[in-house]
Amino acid sequence: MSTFDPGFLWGAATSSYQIEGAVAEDGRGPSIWDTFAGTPGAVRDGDTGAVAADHYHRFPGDIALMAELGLRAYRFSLAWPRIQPTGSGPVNQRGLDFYRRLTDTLLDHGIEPWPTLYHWDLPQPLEDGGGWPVRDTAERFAEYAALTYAALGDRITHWTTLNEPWCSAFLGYATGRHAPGRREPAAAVRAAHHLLLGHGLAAEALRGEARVGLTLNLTHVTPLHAEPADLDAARRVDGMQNRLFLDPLLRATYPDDVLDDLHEVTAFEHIHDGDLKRIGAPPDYLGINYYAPLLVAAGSTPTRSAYVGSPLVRIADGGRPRTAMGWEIDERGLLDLLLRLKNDYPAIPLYITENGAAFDDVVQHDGVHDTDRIAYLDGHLRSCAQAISRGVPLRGYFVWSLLDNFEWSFGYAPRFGIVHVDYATQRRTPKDSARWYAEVIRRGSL
Ligand code: IFM
Repeated sequence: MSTFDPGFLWGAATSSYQIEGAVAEDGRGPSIWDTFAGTPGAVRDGDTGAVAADHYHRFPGDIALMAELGLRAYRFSLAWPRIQPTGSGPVNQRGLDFYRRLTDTLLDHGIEPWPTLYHWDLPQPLEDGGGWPVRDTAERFAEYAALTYAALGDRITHWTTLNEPWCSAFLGYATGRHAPGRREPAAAVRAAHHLLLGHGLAAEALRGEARVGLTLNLTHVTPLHAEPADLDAARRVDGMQNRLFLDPLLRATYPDDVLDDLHEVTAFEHIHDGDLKRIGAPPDYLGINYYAPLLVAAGSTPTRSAYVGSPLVRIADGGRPRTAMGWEIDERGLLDLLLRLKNDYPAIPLYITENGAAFDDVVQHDGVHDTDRIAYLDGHLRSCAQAISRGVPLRGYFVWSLLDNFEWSFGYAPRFGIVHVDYATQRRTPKDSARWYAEVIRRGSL
């Protein structure tokens, strides 16, 4: 039996643009995702986050449901354009008030608020000024963090600065699959650095009582064959996906091999003296989003991908069952990743801030019997328990996601929620996985 400590933090996660809706209410300014989703062809079926799961209006009911499920913590994100509609200048009080009400309602229900300051909804005016590829955006981010902390710091302890900067940088500025939809590899590398710098500057602004961390989407990378070309391809993908972020944050340095891989792309003039010291001030915790491992091989024809500087890598087929996103299911990858973090990096508290799966749920007269999602969660939680028994300082787990929601360029088709959302009526129906998760939390074991 896998048993967790009584203090293990059990939660669920969401993000602002994916669930809130109300994009033009109470003074919220436009974000890059409003613009991108409004661009023909950018998002499947032309879906947008304009209404989403209408959480902006329905949060009291959603929090009551969280309490019913026994969640101890709720990870959500703060929409920067609600708080600072243009990304700089004075705060929008009505935007802050929304998060104050949300936070107070969570606290009233005994649920710990775990906000993330940036889950991809950059105020559009900042993108118009150059976006994350320009240094000023990092400074604006720190200013927004300070303003938000001044307003909500009395009721929130754990502050996550960024969610998945890899996606913001490389899907946003290299492949163009995410907002703002640019395809400029050099800009993507600059964006990655400025996101990290933004984290460092924001962390300085938040110190005091706050515990400050950030969330990376990490994965376990293995080569298809133990031969030089595949080994090199795997090194490159691991470098871009994992070490390009972990090393500056936890060792205050960029990995030399990754800098070499990227030399064709940029001369790194954007890295200033002192940046790495600020980025590498140890965070209080690290959030890990894990979904699937990557099996990597050398490619034969150059491809444009998120792995900037490495056109000859390809993701191979591991032959495992897949989720509705086409992602291979392998809980062993999570265990390997956690053990690798323990071996390669200084020990800091770790939290799984996202883990979950989209499946083609079927709504039946008596509910949603998502046994595939339960199996996925059960397997990954067993990996968490094993990692803890092997000395990994893993302190909590947040399922992705509480609610079905807007899955970025895939629109509303993939459903990640443990709670089903009927988008026509906004009715919430806990799936079997929600009941199962509630029972795991209640027992503290699988
Ligand atoms: O929905 C996303 C989330 O916004 C960030 N992490 C991955 C999830 C599933 O793709």
